[in-house]
Amino acid sequence: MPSSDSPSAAFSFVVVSNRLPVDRVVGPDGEPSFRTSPGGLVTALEPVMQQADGAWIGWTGQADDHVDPFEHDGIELIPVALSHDEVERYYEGFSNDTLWPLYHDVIAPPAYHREWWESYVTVNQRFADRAAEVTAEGGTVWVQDYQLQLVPKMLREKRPDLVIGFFNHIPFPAYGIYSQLPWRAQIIEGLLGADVIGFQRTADAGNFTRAVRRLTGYQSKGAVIDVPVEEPAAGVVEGATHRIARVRDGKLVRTVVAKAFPISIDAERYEELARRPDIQARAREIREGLGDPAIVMLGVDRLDYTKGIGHRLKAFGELVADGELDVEDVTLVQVASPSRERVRTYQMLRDEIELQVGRINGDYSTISHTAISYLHHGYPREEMVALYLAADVMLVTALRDGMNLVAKEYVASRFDNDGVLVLSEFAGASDELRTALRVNPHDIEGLKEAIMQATRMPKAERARRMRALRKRVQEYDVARWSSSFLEALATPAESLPLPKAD
Ligand code: GDG
Repeated sequence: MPSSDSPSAAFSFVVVSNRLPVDRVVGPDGEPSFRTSPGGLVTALEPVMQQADGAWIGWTGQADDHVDPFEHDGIELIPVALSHDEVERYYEGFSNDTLWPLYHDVIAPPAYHREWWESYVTVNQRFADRAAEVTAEGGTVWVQDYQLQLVPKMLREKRPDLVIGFFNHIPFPAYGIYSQLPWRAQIIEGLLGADVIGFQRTADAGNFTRAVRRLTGYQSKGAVIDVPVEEPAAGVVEGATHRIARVRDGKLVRTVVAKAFPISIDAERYEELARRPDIQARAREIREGLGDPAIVMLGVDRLDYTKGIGHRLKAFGELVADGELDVEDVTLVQVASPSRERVRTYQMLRDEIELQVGRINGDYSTISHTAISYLHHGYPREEMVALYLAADVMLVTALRDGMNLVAKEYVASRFDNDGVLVLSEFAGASDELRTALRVNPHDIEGLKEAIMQATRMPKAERARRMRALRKRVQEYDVARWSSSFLEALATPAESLPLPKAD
């Protein structure tokens, strides 16, 4: 494998994401090292990267961390440094306090600050420059997520020979919402630098294509958008492949594909873990520790306002207050893993959730039974699987969520064909997981009914629904997600079926 810090470095497959798939940890001996980090994107790409001979460009997660490229778990990692100021403006500011709430249908108000935008441009350019340096001639670069939407165009300007993919892990909002963004046109142009732009849901791809038409006037047909090209850049041969300008109505255009590629998980790995006797023993221990309730309900989320944790607690609290659920029989375990703790909206959310949990527990817990077991921690994956096995009812009540991998992980773990998934229709996963109990989390009465239906569901119905869910998650796993994306990237747009939106 070439050493990426030498000028001759040349990787033929490069993933670019805001974060590297590792966390910096300090061992008992005081020595710093790296450990594979949890999270949606890492969970999804880790297996793909371990199979491919490629490199991953990203930030280590700490400000002013200047680290040379290194190998970890078989993946070549190329760190990009961010200053304290850039962490505040590009990451906590523009990414997490402007784009995140805007793209999640303004559940929280997005903040628009010009100096955050400037930092976003600077940092995106740095990522693009690094990718341009280390990618081999004609290589493939796969850019990930909303923090790096300008990278495709910046990279194409420097390296027109590359094949560039972009995948958006979060929703893409309807134009009425997107159009708030003062830099809406620049972001659209940034994304259109890619050959294939992937979204979680067909609706996201549709929202994007409509935004392209409104803001640029470029023509599109189904999933294919024609981006006019002034003249072929150096190194580009007209008509050679899909990424090369071609003539349509006498004009030169690049064809860009925007379509849904629903992300998934390594389903087999979850099943393997779930079948391990020690993890099954741990699941039993968890239930015993909770006082052996008849029904264990579970929520697992980053502590984020998009996840609808408050709506879930409200519905659960009311069912307990109404006497529909008895805390002697039912416990809700809520894992809320710490997230974005320096962003003010997240600090306020934590206060709200903990107040709500405290109230419900104070009012309804007994000496021997706690209504809500609330855990503000991150756990090892083995513990997550033990929790999935211990849970009779899994509550995924996101107000808006690109996909929601937790829903798929629960399903993949339930090799016993038991357990009920209550799933928000606003999570991308609801497009695929049709036999879950699908809910609108804003409708508290409807959510309460679904929770009660879950608690009363006969075993045969649980098994029937779970079998169908498992089939879907096993067939459409993360390997299929990445291979279908990379296949589209390698396929000339002309040979894609037209017109087709998904
Ligand atoms: C974004 C999009 C999209 C959580 N707590 C712990 C832990 N996790 C793991 C879960 C799951 C992942 O993190 C979370 O993934 P989600 O999909 O649920 O949500 P986001 O973090 O918001 O991810 C989302 C995803 O990207 C992928 O495209 O689905 O819509 O928002 O894998 O298990 N893992 C461990 N300990 C924890 O405490 N080990």
